[in-house]
Amino acid sequence: MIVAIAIVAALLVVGIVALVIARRRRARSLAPASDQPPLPQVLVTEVVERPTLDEAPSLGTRIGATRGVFERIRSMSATGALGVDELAIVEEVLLRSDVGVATTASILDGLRRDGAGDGVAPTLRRALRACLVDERSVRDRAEPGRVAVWLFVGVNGVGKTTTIGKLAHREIAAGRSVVLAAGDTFRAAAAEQLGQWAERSGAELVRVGEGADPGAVIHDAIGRAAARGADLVLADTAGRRSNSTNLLEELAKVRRVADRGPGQVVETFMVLDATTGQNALSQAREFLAAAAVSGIVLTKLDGTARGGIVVAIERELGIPVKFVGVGEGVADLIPFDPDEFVDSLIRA
Ligand SMILES: Nc1nc2c(ncn2[C@@H]2O[C@H](COP(=O)(O)OP(=O)(O)OP(=O)(O)O)[C@@H](O)[C@H]2O)c(=O)[nH]1
Ligand SMILES: [Mg+2]
Repeated sequence: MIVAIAIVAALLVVGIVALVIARRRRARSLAPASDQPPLPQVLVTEVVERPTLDEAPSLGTRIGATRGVFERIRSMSATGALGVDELAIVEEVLLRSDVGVATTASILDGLRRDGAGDGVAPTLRRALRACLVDERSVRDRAEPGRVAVWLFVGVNGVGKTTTIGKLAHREIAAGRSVVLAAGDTFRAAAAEQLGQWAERSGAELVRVGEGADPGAVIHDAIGRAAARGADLVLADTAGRRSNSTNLLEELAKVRRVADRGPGQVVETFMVLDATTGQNALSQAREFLAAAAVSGIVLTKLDGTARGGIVVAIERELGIPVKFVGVGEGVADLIPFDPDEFVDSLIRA
């Protein structure tokens, strides 16, 4: 009996000792090695905001206000010959979206004459598409040995500098090297604003002091681009009021300077603000004579129900809208696609 108790006691002691040893071993393996530096007390010292993704927006998601105006067209079920009431709805929608009186009258004439065979929406889609030009390629190469220049013209506040920033970002992302010319020399802030875009996009900026000759800045920028073998110069210009003949003369001079020597102006973009509707069209007419415009950038299409102005511009001026601005962010510029545009307005 005593022997049995002694054996049980001995086994118990051995078991307890084994347990203690095992625990100690485990504790040792979890403890940090003594030669490792102590962990810092604060692991996260600064919360960095996650950068927003530069995803290209789709046109349809950004022109909601103009699409809203076309809601009544999308819900019309009439086919064949149209009555007075239906024609009146179409007329109102076209005028409200700022397609303009002349273009609206011409589309209504067609509807009266031919009816809406397969429905109002598809017929109107074809009529609007027919007003838009077919050729809108963007020229980005100069002849061998010269530097391609894109010149940006337009009145105050339409979005020239912002558009240049967005395009610089876009071109650099496509692997091209870009020099920005701060040709708006009337305000020091203009060059600073362009400088911020240059930093953001990784473009080089050429600027001089306030009041300098804009032609000289653009000339310097072209010289710099030629020396570096850069692909493209984007030239900003001042946007004082368009009724100042001085501005138009100055733009013509800037263009001559930019288009000689190593520089070749391959695109002159007139920047227009879509929120000004038909006013944009009259501005455009004033600029056309002086600046040999080759393409239009229509900005702020995101903030207006007057997106129909695209149709008026192309039908009445015959100049293609090559890009549209749909926001203030760096990615908010879309190459204009006429089929995508009419679909976003009319497709259910
Ligand atoms: N919502 C929206 N705002 C835009 C767009 N493009 C430009 N803007 C805004 O319009 C304002 C004027 O833009 P700027 O680029 O300074 O215009 P600008 O033509 O260079 O003006 P000036 O230098 O005064 O001649 C800024 O607040 C821009 O952020 C756009 O597509 N959508
Ligand atoms: Mg500007």
